[in-house]
Amino acid sequence: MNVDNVVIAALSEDLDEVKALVETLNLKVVGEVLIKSKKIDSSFYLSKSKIALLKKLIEENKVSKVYIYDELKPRQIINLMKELKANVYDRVGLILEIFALHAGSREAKLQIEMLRLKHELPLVKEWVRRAKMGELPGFLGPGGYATDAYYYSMRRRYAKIKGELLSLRERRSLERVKRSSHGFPQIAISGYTNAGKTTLFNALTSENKPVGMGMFTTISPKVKGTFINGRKVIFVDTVGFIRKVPTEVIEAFYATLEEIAESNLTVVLLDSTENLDIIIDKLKTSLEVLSKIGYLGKPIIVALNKIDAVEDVGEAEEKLNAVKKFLDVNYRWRWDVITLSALKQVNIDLLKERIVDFISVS
Ligand SMILES: Nc1nc2c(ncn2[C@@H]2O[C@H](COP(=O)(O)OP(=O)(O)OP(=O)(O)O)[C@@H](O)[C@H]2O)c(=O)[nH]1
Ligand SMILES: [Mg+2]
Repeated sequence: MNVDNVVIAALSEDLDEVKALVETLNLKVVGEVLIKSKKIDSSFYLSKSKIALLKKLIEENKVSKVYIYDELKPRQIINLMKELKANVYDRVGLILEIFALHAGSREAKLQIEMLRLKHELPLVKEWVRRAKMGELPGFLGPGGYATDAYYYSMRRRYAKIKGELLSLRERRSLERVKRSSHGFPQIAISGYTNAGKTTLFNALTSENKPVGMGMFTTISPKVKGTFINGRKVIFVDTVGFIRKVPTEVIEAFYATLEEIAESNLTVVLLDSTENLDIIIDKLKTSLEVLSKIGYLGKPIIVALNKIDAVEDVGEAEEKLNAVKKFLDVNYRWRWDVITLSALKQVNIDLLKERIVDFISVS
């Protein structure tokens, strides 16, 4: 298979994440440029020396795409594309590409298109403005002309999709009301992307939904009713969380995330094979996203997944205790922590017991 060469630029703390995301797209990272947060240039985002470095990497490796893992202004993206003569994507642009790869349902496709339009509208607006001043050719993408007409057609499409998504959201909400009027508690499986949410969902509901090595395998929510210890419950598997998730992504996926917000209980999955500081960081992100989408005052069960792959018993214990300590200080409502393996089906019965405990009192 033909693999494209790409260059990434990121803060050192984001480097592993951006690499994993880019690899999900089956691209080859041939160069890395480290960004320092204090040295952001208002016109180009990157400093002159970093741009020179990028140019060198681009020329030497026949690179056509550059991923800059931050939120850039339209002006900065356009200036960089002009300067580097390569396609430049920022964080939202990268996440969008991955989402587009995995979008199955009509709702997911519409959500992604809306997000893309929202992301590109200011870019096109800026391009049109500069083309009018004679700074840039009136050209955008292969064969397309960035004119006012193009801009307005994008705006119309945006409004149309927004309307369609609203009615899909209403339908979803009606379905949810129907479910809850039957009195079945809804349990969301949430957490960082790639934590093993779908694997757990499949284990709990005897489903066979796709799981993957890459990030964001699941885009649209899956809902399924099942019996645990004689009680009927509804499980929901959703899109994964990510650090510094841009608000526009959350907004576009609101209908999806609403399934979590409306649940009676959330299982927050973590990958126990990762370093402790990353585990805590991801737990922090997960709690932030939960509160952002309005999951408040309700219980969580934090599950350290993939425990089969942690050989050292002491290490597992240490991680479990650190998570407890963190929740003790940072989660104001009812919580519990367990270790499990969704893949090897370790402690699944324990999780079921805890779930029944939690929903019995709520
Ligand atoms: N060793 C081990 N691997 C696991 C376990 N659970 C999941 N995995 C692996 O982790 C990877 C991601 O699993 P998924 O279930 O797709 O994760 P997800 O959280 O649904 O990911 P997204 O939908 O992409 O957000 C897959 O390769 C799984 O086989 C586990 O308990 N142990
Ligand atoms: Mg999944």
